[in-house]
Amino acid sequence: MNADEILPLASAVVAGSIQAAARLITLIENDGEDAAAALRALFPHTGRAHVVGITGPPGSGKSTLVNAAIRALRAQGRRVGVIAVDPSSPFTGGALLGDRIRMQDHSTDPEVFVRSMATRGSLGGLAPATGEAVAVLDAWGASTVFVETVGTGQAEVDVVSAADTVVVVSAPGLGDGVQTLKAGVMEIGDVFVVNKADRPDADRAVTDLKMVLALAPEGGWRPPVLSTVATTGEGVAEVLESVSNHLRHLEQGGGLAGRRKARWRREVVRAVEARLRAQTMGGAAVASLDGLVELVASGQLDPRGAAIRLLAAGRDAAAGLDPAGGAAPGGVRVDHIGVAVRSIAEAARFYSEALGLQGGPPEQLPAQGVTIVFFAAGETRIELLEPLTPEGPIARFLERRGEGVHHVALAVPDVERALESARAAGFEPVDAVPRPGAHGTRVVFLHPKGTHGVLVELVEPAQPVAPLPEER
Ligand SMILES: Nc1nc2c(ncn2[C@@H]2O[C@H](COP(=O)(O)OP(=O)(O)O)[C@@H](O)[C@H]2O)c(=O)[nH]1
Ligand SMILES: [Mg+2]
Repeated sequence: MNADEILPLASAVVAGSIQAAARLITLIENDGEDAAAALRALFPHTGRAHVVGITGPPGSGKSTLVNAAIRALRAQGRRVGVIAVDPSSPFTGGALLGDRIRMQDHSTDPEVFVRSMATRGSLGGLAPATGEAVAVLDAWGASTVFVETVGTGQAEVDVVSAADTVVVVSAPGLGDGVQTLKAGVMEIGDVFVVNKADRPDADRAVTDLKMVLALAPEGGWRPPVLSTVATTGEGVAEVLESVSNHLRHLEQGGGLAGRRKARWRREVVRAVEARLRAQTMGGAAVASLDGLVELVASGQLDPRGAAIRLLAAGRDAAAGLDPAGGAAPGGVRVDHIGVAVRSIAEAARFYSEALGLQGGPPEQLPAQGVTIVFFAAGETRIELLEPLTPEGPIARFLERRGEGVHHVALAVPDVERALESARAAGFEPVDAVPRPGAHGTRVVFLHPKGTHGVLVELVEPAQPVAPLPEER
């Protein structure tokens, strides 16, 4: 799928097309990168849905309760989304089918969207794409999005940060009943539901729950304990009312923003992890990993050192291969732009104060007669060069030309080969052989006379795989 198809898909979701929402969520599940543009376009249209997490032991009736809640909300003309996250192992086959059957009352209703997502081994937590799927349903116009997940360890923690309101569903006759809920779940529930109130012992379960909850500190929101018969819909209206009350409580007390920030924090961290993983352990990066593992296994490198090199290699590969950044043959990319200035302290003000860029520590290079400072600027950097001595090349440059762009540094995978091919094409280098640059790099300068007035620095990044001499 290309960008021409993805953006119209995002528009269709915002316009309320359930088919478009379904397609986009499938894209998100299959490949996060492909759907990134659509999500970006959707994002300004999110933030209106009430995200309600439904958790509790398997079989307590979560799906049945959601089904009944959908019915009640539909009667009010609301649009509803459901993401059912199933931590099923490949051994059991899971309850996905069951969830779908219990919610299929609404399968032909274009105002109800139900999707089951597998956790794919994310340790029983929410499926990696859950937050993004919720965002799609939010933009689609769902007034409520339910996220159903089985209450098992990580999933509970995840559902709290994924939802505005958490409903914990239990039922009598499920092993220890309330006891099973005690570990961890008591703290996360905003509304407690004892379902299967048609069963004996339901009243005792309610009393037990209330007793345990009474131990919670006073003040703030007091989680209510409600009973339901999800199969008949009895008590479901009260659950929805409590859920709405909780949202109002959050809105009035200012807690909603905090909960949502926690959600976005989790999403950002997840996106970073996914990206780092893809950069350092996917595709071509596997070869680097294999090479580093060899070095660690033979005692030439420690695991942390290997990780640092893998991250550096991943960053370089991403910069060279990222199509949005302009893929160049052989992985050539702009490493930095060097700017000659009279005073770093003075010039740095523009980059830090006006542009908000982060500067590194100043570094003196006596051999070249300069002091330098790097400012990270997206995929590349700005290097400020101030004369350290009156005879250095930067001092001479300032005398002749004044302040201004001094050189453009291009990262190349192999500086010797780059030097060779530049020579073969008739471009004379300033240096006959590569010389050491900052941070273990090797560099060669090409004369601006040959390169149309630009002093070009070719820089080979520090080798990520071969061991450094001191590590041998
Ligand atoms: N007797 C009774 N059975 C219920 C009730 N709610 C759900 N069930 C049944 O309990 C079983 C598990 O329900 P389900 O919604 O799949 O539970 P989940 O695993 O928590 O999603 C199903 O057979 C439901 O029909 C209820 O209120 N009373
Ligand atoms: Mg279920």
